[in-house]
Amino acid sequence: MSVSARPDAPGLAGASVASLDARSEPARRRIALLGNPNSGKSTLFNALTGLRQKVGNYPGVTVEKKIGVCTLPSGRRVELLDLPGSYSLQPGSPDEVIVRDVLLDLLPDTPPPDLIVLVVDATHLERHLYLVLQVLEIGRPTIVALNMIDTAEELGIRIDTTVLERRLGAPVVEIAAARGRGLGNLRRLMDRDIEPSTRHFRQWPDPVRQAVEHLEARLPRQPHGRDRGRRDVAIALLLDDGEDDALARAVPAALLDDLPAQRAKLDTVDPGWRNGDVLGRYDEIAGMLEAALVAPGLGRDRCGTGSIAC
Ligand SMILES: Nc1nc2c(ncn2[C@@H]2O[C@H](COP(=O)(O)OP(=O)(O)OP(=O)(O)O)[C@@H](O)[C@H]2O)c(=O)[nH]1
Ligand SMILES: [Mg+2]
Repeated sequence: MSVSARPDAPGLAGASVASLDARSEPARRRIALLGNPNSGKSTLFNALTGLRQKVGNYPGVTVEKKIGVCTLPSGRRVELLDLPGSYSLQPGSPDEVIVRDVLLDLLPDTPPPDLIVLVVDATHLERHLYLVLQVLEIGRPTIVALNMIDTAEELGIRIDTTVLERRLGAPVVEIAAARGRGLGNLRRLMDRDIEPSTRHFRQWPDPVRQAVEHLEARLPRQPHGRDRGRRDVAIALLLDDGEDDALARAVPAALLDDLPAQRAKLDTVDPGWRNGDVLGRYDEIAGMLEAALVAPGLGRDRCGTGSIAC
């Protein structure tokens, strides 16, 4: 499905802030805005929710939790969560721990979203696609919103959204949240049932894959039967060294005690095994950009790592 951007006003249909608590209205669909820092999540959140917002903190940390209500074209009201900025689901900051924990369903007071709107800065596509691939592999319904398309156009950057959609296995929509552009298209997409992407963008080397499978088999069954979710938890456990976080508390102590030995075993095979994940994804991203990025007047090399244009 290709969705082109067109000018539209931000949706601000009336809704009260009667109750915005995540668990208080189980029937209400939950949509999370997720993306790199400064990708425009809060600008989009404000445009979609108007003043109907509630701000608090996630339990035990000073990370801000922002929830609002947004009315979609069908008239149904959904709950919108403005997640903290994150570069990676392998967390390196308290903000990123929260994002990972929400997606892996580890936080009792913040259930995972029914739909993710992944906000991407279209002028830094290469950098932002890294998180996109990670999130799509989690296997939850996701819309990719290419934000700042106004600035991208000024820079001469054109993105073939049809090609990108095909490569990602997820709908892509161009928006300029700060100008209210494309928000009608986005809201219509948010109203639909979106199939989760089934793409896998990386190949783990055999020893890592075996370690993940070994951990997964020892994890308790998830109540909702999300087998894919168990694999994500297993990968997170292997890659993350956090000791007293929601992830560690969610798994049996014996399994946790075994993790250093598992990692040490992988270190002996290949000390750089953790980086295989990073490199594999950037190879995939390079291929996507080659196919989907049309940038008249810009040489491909200007779109490589560290470029201001991409
Ligand atoms: N040109 C342009 N700028 C935008 C657009 N949307 C947001 N911005 C600007 O981008 C900057 C970052 O926007 P925020 O909404 O604060 O980004 P964020 O993702 O919430 O940032 P964090 O909460 O720090 O992760 C601000 O200066 C916005 O005005 C857009 O569509 N076009
Ligand atoms: Mg923000």
